[in-house]
Amino acid sequence: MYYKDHKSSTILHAQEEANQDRLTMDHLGETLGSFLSQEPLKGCIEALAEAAEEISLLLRKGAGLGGLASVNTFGDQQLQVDVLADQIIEKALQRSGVVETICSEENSEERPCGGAGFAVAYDPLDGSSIIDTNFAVGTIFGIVKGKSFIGRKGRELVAAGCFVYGPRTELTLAVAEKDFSHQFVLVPRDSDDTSVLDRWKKNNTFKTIQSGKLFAPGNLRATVDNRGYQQLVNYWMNNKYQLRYTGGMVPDVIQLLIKGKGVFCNPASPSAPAKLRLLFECVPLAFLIEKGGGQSSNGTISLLDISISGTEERCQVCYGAKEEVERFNSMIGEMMSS
Ligand code: FDP
Repeated sequence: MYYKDHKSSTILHAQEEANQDRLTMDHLGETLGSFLSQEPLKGCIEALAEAAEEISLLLRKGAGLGGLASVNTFGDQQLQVDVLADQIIEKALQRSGVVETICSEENSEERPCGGAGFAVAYDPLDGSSIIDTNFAVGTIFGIVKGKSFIGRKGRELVAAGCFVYGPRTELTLAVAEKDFSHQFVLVPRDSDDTSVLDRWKKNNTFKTIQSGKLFAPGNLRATVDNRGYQQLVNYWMNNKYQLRYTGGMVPDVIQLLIKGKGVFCNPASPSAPAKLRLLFECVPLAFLIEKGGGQSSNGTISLLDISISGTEERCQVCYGAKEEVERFNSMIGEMMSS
């Protein structure tokens, strides 16, 4: 490199050092292993983290670009990679020995998992329709003590989180016994003996979501026959909100924590009914958002206060700053049925 003078050479040198720091990821904090001090929850999340690392590798190799495998219990077409991700997670949770039952978006009935302690509900790969476009996709999970989610509320979760597979693979995690939501980034293994939990390093703590002009409006087709939603969209546009929506629920919701502002919603209407699953998607993300200082709602109450009556229940949702969720409640309110 050609340096013009001593001053610019010093600047370049400092920049190189800063870049090197970023490359070695020295700025990253504690490991997931030291964050999760208590067994048996540690064992359960370790299994999920191990599975996520495998899914991330599969996606990097181009899995998901192939054909369809089957149709799931909701009638959705499953990509081969959805089925694979589901199996990878199931096997990891079986190995953990601390999981009594599991259910997933791909296989929604609660069934034994060979261990004792927790029930885990998960969406193995959320965002199947955007895998081909190479947008970020994710895995969502919620954990309760015992063996069933039925009759329970999101407030009873002992932990919930989601992995996002984007340019980086990250875990956003909240545990009942700790304040806030926390983000960990997966760093490449530098030797074969690094333990799974040591490969996830903390890079963020989320404490608040403030009002801010950022909106992620899901299911916009509902504006055709949901007047409140039409008016809410007009409000955002008249007030020059910034649109940030990919069609992948995981990155679209987690951005609220990262940016510390904004609103995500997915309301329903008679002609465009609710699509999102209460147990596999909405409740775990509500736990993350509320722990991270935001609010969640189905139009009337917090998603964490809904009693789960079945694993296949769907609902409309809003997440974000208090003021934004209150606006959603007053303009949209109770879910319209089809
Ligand atoms: P996908 O069908 O691609 O898996 O619930 C699944 C979900 O994606 C969410 O990630 C996303 O927010 C929503 O559906 C988008 O739905 P539409 O494509 O129907 O708008």
